[in-house]
This record gives sequence, C-alpha cells and structure tokens, in this order.
Amino acid sequence: MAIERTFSILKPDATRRNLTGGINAVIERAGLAIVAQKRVRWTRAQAEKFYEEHKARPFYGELCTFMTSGPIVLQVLEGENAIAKYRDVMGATDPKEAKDGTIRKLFAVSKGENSTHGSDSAAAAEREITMNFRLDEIVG
Ligand code: 3AN
Repeated sequence: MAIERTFSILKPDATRRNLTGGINAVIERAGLAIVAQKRVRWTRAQAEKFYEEHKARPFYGELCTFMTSGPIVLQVLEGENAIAKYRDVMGATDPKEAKDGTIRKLFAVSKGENSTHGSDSAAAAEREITMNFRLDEIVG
C-alpha cells in the first residue's frame, strides 16, 4: 500500500451544526492526517463545476443548491491507502445504510445532507485537490 492524498469536504449540514471538530476527530482517529484545510463558501458556478459529472442526475440542482447554502470545509487528507480508507470512514452515501462508527452513521441527516464528500478514485482525488488547493497550501 502507498501513501496517498484524497480530497474531503465537510458539507453545509456539518458546519451548520458545529461538527467540524467532531468529524475531524473521526478522520484523525482513523489514521488520516489533515494536511490542508480551509473554510469557504462556494459560488453556484464552483459547485456546478465540481459536481459536473452528476449533471444528468435528478438531484444535481438540489445538490448544487445545498452545497452553496452555507460554509464548507475543504481538506486534503494524507495516509496509507487514503482514498479507499476515507470512503470507509465516511460510510455509505445513505446514512441509513452506513455502518456503525462511520461519519455518515454518526452525523449525516439524509442522502443529500450527508456531512462529507470524499474522492472516489485516484483520478478524482487529483482533479479535486488541484481544483481547490494551490500546492503551497498543502503541508504534509
Ligand atoms: P458519494 O458522495 O457517496 O460518492 P454519489 O457519488 O452517489 O455519492 O453522489 C454524490 C453526491 O450527491 C452525494 N455525496 C450526495 O450528497 C448527493 N446525492 C446522492 N444521491 C442523492 C439523492 N438521492 N438525493 C440528493 N442528493 C444525493
């Protein structure tokens, strides 16, 4: 296994409920290091670009509205097998299906308001990190 970097977002439902520290504790306990982090608010255009692969899905408009409804926390996570590991730590998209101890089981409200995003492949991680961070903002 190799040391990887993955891209994470703490979504508006998480920041609204003051869950940044609670979610970060789960991330760090899992052995992932937060090597970059910033709190921002996306414009509609930024959200639409980030999620453009979901453009044809019925929830695309709702997803972009939600992701611009409040502050979000953008992160780069680093560790062994970080991409797959963070997907495990987040749990299933639908909190009803997420396993005990996962972020979404602990904190998510619904399939849409599911507290976190994590890259689903190495190519996605690369794209999402470079879209959101300059190299000098990542300190490993
Ligand atoms: P994941 O984030 O677990 O990879 P995807 O790729 O199926 O899930 O969906 C991307 C994002 O779209 C999810 N994080 C979720 O917030 C949102 N989403 C997925 N399914 C729905 C749905 N049925 N209704 C509203 N939002 C959804």
